[in-house]
Parts: sequence; C-alpha cells; structure tokens
Amino acid sequence: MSMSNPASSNSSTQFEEIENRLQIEHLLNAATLSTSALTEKSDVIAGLTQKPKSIQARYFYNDYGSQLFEQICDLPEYYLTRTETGILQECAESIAELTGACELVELGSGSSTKTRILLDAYDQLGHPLRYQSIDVSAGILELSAKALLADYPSLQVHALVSTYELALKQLKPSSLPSRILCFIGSSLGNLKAQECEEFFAQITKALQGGEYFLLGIDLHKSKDVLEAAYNDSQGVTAAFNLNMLNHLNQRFDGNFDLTQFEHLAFYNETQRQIEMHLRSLRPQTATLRALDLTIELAAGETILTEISRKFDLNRLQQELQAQGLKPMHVWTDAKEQFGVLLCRLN
Ligand code: AVI
Repeated sequence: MSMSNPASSNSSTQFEEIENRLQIEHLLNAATLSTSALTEKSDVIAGLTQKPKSIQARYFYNDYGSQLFEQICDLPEYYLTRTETGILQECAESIAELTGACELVELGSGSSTKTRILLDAYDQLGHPLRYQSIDVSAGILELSAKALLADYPSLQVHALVSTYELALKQLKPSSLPSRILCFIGSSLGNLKAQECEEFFAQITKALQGGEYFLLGIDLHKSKDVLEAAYNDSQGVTAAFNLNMLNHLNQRFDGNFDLTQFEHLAFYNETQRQIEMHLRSLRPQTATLRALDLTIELAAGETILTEISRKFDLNRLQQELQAQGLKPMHVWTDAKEQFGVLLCRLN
C-alpha cells in the first residue's frame, strides 16, 4: 500500500504550478560565451595598456561585488535607490493606466525588487500579467522569477539569460495588446554618451510603434550630495571599487595587491559625471598571468573603473525624441534628485 504525505504532495503541486508559468531561455550559449570571453580578454588588455588606464565596470559584479552593490543601495548617502523607489510608488498606477494591458520587459532585472511596484499596479487594475526579465546572471533570474511566481498567482514569466544587446535583437511581438520596456535603476548613467545613443537606437529597433519605454535616471545636482553618495562613510563603495581587482585576480590568475590601491570618486562638473578610479599608492607592477599581461603603475596613477552620468531632463528628452521615443510623462521626487520618464515609440 502506498502512503502519500499530504504536505509534500501539496508542495509538489505548487512547484509544478509555478514551473508551468515559467519559461527560462538561455541566449548565452557556448558559441556566444566563447566569443564574449575573447572580447573580454582583449577589452581588459586594451584598458590596462592605454593611458589613462581603465577597467570595464562589469568587473564590479562577481558574487561579492553584487552583494556589496545591494549594500550600497541601502546606504544613507546613496539616495538613488530609495528615491527611485519612492517615485515608482507614486507613479506606478498612472503608468499602468496610461499603457493599459501590456507585457512588462525589464533589462538588467536583477532581483526585480522595484518591478514589484509596477506589477502590483497592473494587477490592481486587473490587467493580465506577463513579465519578461533579462539578465546575464542565470542564478538571480531563476531565483527572482520563482519568488515572483509564488507571490503573483496569475503572472507568467519569461526569463531570458542574455546581454541587453542580444535580448533586444530577438524581442518577439508581445502576446498582449502592448509592451513596456523598463530600464530603471539609473544604469543608463554608466554608458558613455555615444553608447547611450546606440542603446536608444537598439530600443527603437526592438519596439513596435505605440509601445512604451520606461527609464529611471539620476539627475545633475550639487557636488556635495553626489560625492557623498559615492564616498560613503562606511566604506562600502570603496570596498566595491577595490573588489574589482580581486575579481580580475580570480578571473585572470592575477596578483594585484589591494592594500596598495585606494578608492577615488569625484564629480566631474564639466562632463556631469561621477568618476570612480583606483589610485596606486606607490610605484608597482602587477601581472595577469592568464592574459600574459604585466601592468606597471606609477605612484598616484589612476585606473578609471566607472562613470556615472547625471542627466538634465530637458536635454535627455530631446535626445529620446530625436530617436523617435516620444516623452509622454516625467515624474521626479520633491527635491528633483531623480527622474522617471515614460516614452512611447512613434
Ligand atoms: C549600477 N549603477 C547605476 C550604480 C551607479 O550609481 O552608477 C553603480 C555604483 N557605483 C558606485 N555606487 C553605485
């Protein structure tokens, strides 16, 4: 006689039910991964052999770096995450009303925490819920998709393990009447002006006429507020910046000595961007054996690790408009520190 445990059969039905509403697709297959590994290597070599030296910001994000970034988002000085969350809480209902029923697509979805504010708004208006999350980290995508599916019983999730570029190239027409493509969290600021223009062009190509683009951006403001946000008193941002060298050591069999560098972040008012650097405390040599690369650094020499651009709302709206993305609505907080823009493709 077989005995079934009601509790476990209950949880396995729940598991099956969640799996039925989840589709995970990997665009980063062996071929794309090996091409991107080759580009990665040549990018690191190019960055560390040019003057001034630089390392791509993506090397912030190994497991420890991602944990540090989560901590940054909660820091008292780092107003960005809190402020954007507050704005989304205020405007989510209007966004859902303006767009009507639509599929929500998110670039760089990560843990999808802020996305819940939008999903709640669509849910409350009784709109069907379809969410396409896009991130390079398969682990985070799967984990957050399952957490969302457990909390939203009518949600369908299509999780795409991919870079933005690949995902935008293969975006299929939405099964719902419309679509909203979200790029929140001020990640646009980490792109150079030229990259930003190319990115908007990719968005325009990926969307159908009448579909929406939602953008969260950090705004130009006083140097003091900005510099405090990237030089926090607990030293979390410094650890985040220095961890990039650890990441390179792990990836490329390197011997950067973290104690011989310091974190440097300042606001370049002319370029309207925060610049993060690692400054060498003495003359030193480091090697990345897997790249067959020796790096010589003078005392005081800096390596650029990130730019974080701070936008002017009027100018950005003109740039979006020039690409065919018509700004429909802009929301800011009371201090006008951060902006959320809803655009529609002509
Ligand atoms: C991911 N990005 C929007 C952050 C920013 O503010 O530019 C990364 C960051 N760098 C230091 N602190 C946070």
